[in-house]
Amino acid sequence: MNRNDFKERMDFIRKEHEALLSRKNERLFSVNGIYNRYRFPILTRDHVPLEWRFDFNPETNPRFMERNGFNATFNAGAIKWNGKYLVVVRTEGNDRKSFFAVAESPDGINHFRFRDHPVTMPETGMPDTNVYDIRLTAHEDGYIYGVFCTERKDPDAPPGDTSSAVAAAGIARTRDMEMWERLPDLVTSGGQQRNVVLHPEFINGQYAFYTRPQDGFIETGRGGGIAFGLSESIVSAEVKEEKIIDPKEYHTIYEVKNGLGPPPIKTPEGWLHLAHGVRNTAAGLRYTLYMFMTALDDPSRVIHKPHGHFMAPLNEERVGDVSNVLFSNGWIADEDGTVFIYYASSDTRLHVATSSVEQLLDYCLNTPEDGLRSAASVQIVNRLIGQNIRYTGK
Ligand code: M1P
Repeated sequence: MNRNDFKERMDFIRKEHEALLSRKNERLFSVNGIYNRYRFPILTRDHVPLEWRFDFNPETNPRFMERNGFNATFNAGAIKWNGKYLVVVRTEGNDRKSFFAVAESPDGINHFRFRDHPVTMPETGMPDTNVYDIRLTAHEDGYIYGVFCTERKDPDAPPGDTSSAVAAAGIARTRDMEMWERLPDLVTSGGQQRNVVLHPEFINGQYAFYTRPQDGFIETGRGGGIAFGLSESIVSAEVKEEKIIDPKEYHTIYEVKNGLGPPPIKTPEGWLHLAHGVRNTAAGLRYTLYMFMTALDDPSRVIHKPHGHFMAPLNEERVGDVSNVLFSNGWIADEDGTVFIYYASSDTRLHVATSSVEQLLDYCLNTPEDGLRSAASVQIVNRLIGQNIRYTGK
């Protein structure tokens, strides 16, 4: 290949791009029987449309060089819309800025393609520096809400501090997954917010939010875990009282911090929740996914909580821009009970895993709780061995 030939390069890059977008995924066998992973990520930076990256004018780009590179595609909200599976992806450019872009698939697993244009998200009077990690909620009021993190430079940062930021929950809504109306950011009683999720139903006639209060931009500090609170209004949303419903806890996988993932799935047995937990290690923070259930009549009351992680970074998922991270803010429960779990690995790429409402309930109802001590873990193993003797003979 002539590295300076516009047409030769353009044709080759187009062919490779189309081959990637048309590649069929492959479901992997699941030893745990709880969910299935797939061989390939569903979206990577290489999936980003070529029209967003290249100048196709041979006069101004005679070498067909990439003019606007992308770094990562991860942490996506998800929704089924007009028969298609939509993910609203955190799309991060080489300039480190994220924006939202919708990608669609006919079956939730294969052939995800970005729409022609990214989302043009309106701003409030306080422009966002960076927006990311949108959670999509089809609310019973008829709108689809996107609640996301908006990050701005900390106005109180001392001179020379060019990293301190303030995180808040941005809110936008749409009726067509095309045009978004931006509403004022969520007001809470103090500190910062990330990982805020709108509950799909009214609670006592009010909008209900899962929040994650935090003292600083990275550290949650005294912010004790996943909280729950009500707001009378959504057009000037304010949660006056945040009640911690799922605390961070010593020597667990959510010891340092946690945060809710997508909005919960309603089942006859209760609300299914997916969240991420963060623990510290000598190699830095480790983010894994975990699940819990809350009561049908009170989504702020935890009724089941399996121990440990539900999914943890595996093999190549372990490496990326921020290694050792799994994060999920989108899942889709289909009419037949299939659940598509969209999760990102190491802040770099987006994957899908499939399960079902039945499997997830079975997992939540029948996985032991965390005994919080090694001796309790041994008891769990011994109990299982004891129950198995009549079947295994050992
Ligand atoms: O880098 C890992 C994750 O860190 C943040 O999550 P949390 O606020 O729980 O620490 C977010 O920036 C998230 O986007 C990122 O994946």
